[in-house]
Amino acid sequence: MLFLLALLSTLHLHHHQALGYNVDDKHPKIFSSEAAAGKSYFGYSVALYAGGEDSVLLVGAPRANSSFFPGVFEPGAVYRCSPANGSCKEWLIDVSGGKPAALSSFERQVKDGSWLGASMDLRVPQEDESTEARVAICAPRWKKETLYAPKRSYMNGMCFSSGVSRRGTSRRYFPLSKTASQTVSLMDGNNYYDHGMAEAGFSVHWPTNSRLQFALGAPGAAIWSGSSLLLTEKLWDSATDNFEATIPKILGDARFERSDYFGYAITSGQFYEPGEVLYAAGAPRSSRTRGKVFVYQFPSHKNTQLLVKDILDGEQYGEYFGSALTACDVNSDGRDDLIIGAPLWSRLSDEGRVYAYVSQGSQKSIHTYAVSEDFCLHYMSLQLHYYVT
Ligand SMILES: [Ca+2]
Repeated sequence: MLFLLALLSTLHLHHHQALGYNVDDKHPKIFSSEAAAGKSYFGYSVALYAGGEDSVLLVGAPRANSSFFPGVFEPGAVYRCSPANGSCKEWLIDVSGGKPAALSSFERQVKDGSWLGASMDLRVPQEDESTEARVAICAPRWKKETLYAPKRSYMNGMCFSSGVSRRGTSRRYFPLSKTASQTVSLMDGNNYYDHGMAEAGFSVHWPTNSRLQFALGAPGAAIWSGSSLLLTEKLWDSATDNFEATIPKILGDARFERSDYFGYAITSGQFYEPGEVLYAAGAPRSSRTRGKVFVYQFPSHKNTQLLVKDILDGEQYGEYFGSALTACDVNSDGRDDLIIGAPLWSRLSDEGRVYAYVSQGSQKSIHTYAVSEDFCLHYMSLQLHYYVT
């Protein structure tokens, strides 16, 4: 989303006329927060819920100091902003307390610098559902610290989910914090980080058709090969920490290499068959930094490999192909299409590029647009429309 906003602002600076019917770049409504002033990165992530009187704009400020945890250094914060009057107020999404906050009898949380609000995604219920809109919000730099010797600190990442209108009630997810999976011993006799630096929630995506499941990207997992995982809410269970996680096996999967950063961005779509939801996640440092995007399903059994359906390749070294993703049906043929950002693609100086893969059933055709062309804004405005509705 950040990339999309950056893209739109870039286009605005170059005085291109907007083609979108739902983007008014002449009369922007500007949201700000005094509490999040300075280096809070207010606006790093955003999610708009357009629900009549309940409408709310959620804004992440991952380097903000929190009014709820005055003793914690820059835990990050999420603000609820009123689309009607523009006012913003911090939202208490993490109700587990300030510092020191116990995680268990032998581990504690380190919320300093946890980047709460770095990523978020919102799901609006479909017409036949009576549930409310829900949002997932992540703190990918959240750490757990062991209280026994030798003390260790692991940047596992934590996420929360909540109903959009419920204030102060949320569920917690720390799926990669199990002690046994923090490091792995390999044949060379050395220990490496498996989940220990995973940064789960670096990206997050809640599919439109999935009421109780959402997906995370964890680009630091498996020696920075990266990973993605699927979380299942248990709304019928009152325990805030009870969840299921589908964690695929990445180490040993030859399709992933160290430092690929798979999970840097994540989305989903019904790309080939209506009703068949596939996930797509980027690995922008794969192929010696040309980047790849994997289209896949999560396995149904634990500790098994992802079911990869397709792999899309970047074209230029260092373009960071796959670091921003979204999906929507740009040509209204009933199949979702995949839009891939490559913000460092360069003709002269990192102009960036957007690739639109238009699905033709089992085959895809590719349309590539440089960001300076108007086509791109057209596609982006379609995406924003899709996102809001
Ligand atoms: Ca389509």
